[in-house]
Amino acid sequence: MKTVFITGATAGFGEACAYVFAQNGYRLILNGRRTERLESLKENLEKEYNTSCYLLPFDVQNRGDVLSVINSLPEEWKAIDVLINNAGLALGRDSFNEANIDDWDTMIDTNVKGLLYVSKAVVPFMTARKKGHIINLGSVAAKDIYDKGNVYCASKAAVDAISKAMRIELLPHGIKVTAIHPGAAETEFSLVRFKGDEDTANKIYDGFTPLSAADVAAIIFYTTTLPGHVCINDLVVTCTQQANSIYFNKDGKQG
Ligand code: NDP
Ligand code: 8X3
Repeated sequence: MKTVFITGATAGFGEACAYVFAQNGYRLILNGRRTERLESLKENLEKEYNTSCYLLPFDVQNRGDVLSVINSLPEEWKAIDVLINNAGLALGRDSFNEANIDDWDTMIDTNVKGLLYVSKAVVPFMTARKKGHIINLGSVAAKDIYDKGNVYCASKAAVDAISKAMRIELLPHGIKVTAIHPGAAETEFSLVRFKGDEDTANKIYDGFTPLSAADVAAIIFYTTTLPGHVCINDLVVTCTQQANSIYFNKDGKQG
C-alpha cells in the first residue's frame, strides 16, 4: 500500500486530497494544528475506505517539532511515496504601509519555512528508497503579483523557486517535484485571510464560479498517476472565469 503525507489536512485542498488518496488505496499521514478535525478525518477515512491514517498534529512553523516528530515516525510509516506540502495561508490584504508585520512573519514562517522544514525531514526517507514525489502548493500569486498581495505573493514565489531548486537537486535521486499553482478556490482560505470576517471572505467569490477543493485535489492526484518516467513539473490551474491572479470575468456564476 502506498503512503501519502499531507500537511494542512484539516480543511480545503489538504482534506480533499485525503479523501481522493484514500479512495485510491493510499494510507495517509495527516498533519494540521486542529487535532479534533484530524481525529474525525481519520475516523471517517478508515471507516469509509478501509485504509489507515497516522496523525501528526504539529505546527509547521515549529522547526523542532517538525523535525523530531517526523523523525520519530515508526519505521513502517517512513516509506512515504507522496509528500503534499499544502499547509499555508494568507493573512490580510493590505498595502505595504498598512500591513501587520506579525502577518508577514506568519505567512513566511508557514508558507516558506514550514514547507522547508517538512521537506528537510521527509526527503531523506525518499532518497534512501531512490523514489518519491513531492507536491508543493504554490499559487497564481507566485506568477503575477497583485495589489496588496505583497508578502503572500512573495511567499508563493519562494515556493516556486524552492520547487525549481528541489527538482534540480533531487534529480540524481529519482524524486519527482511538482508545483501546483491554483487560482481562486473556495475553501477556508479567504475566511482565514480576512480573520473570520465572513462577508468580506464571501465577496471574494462574487460573480464567478471559483475552483473547489475537490477540483484541485483531483488534479493533484492525477499528477501522481503518470508513469515513473513522466513528471508534471509546474502546473497553473484556474477556474474558467480567471485568466491570472489579476484578471477575472465576474459576469455571473457558471454552471
Ligand atoms: P484552507 O484554509 O482551507 O486550509 C489550510 C490548511 O493549512 C488547513 O488544514 C490548516 O490547518 C493548515 N495550516 C495552516 N497553517 C498551518 C500550520 N502553521 N501548521 C500546520 N498546518 C497549517 O486553505 P486552502 O486549502 O485553500 O489552502 C491550501 C494551500 O493552497 C495553501 O498553501 C494556500 O496558500 C494554497 N492556495 C490556496 C488557494 C485558494 O484560493 N484557496 C489558491 C492557491 C493556493 P490548521 O488550521 O488545522 O492547522
Ligand atoms: C490564493 C489565490 O489569488 O487569493 O493563492 O492569491 S489568491
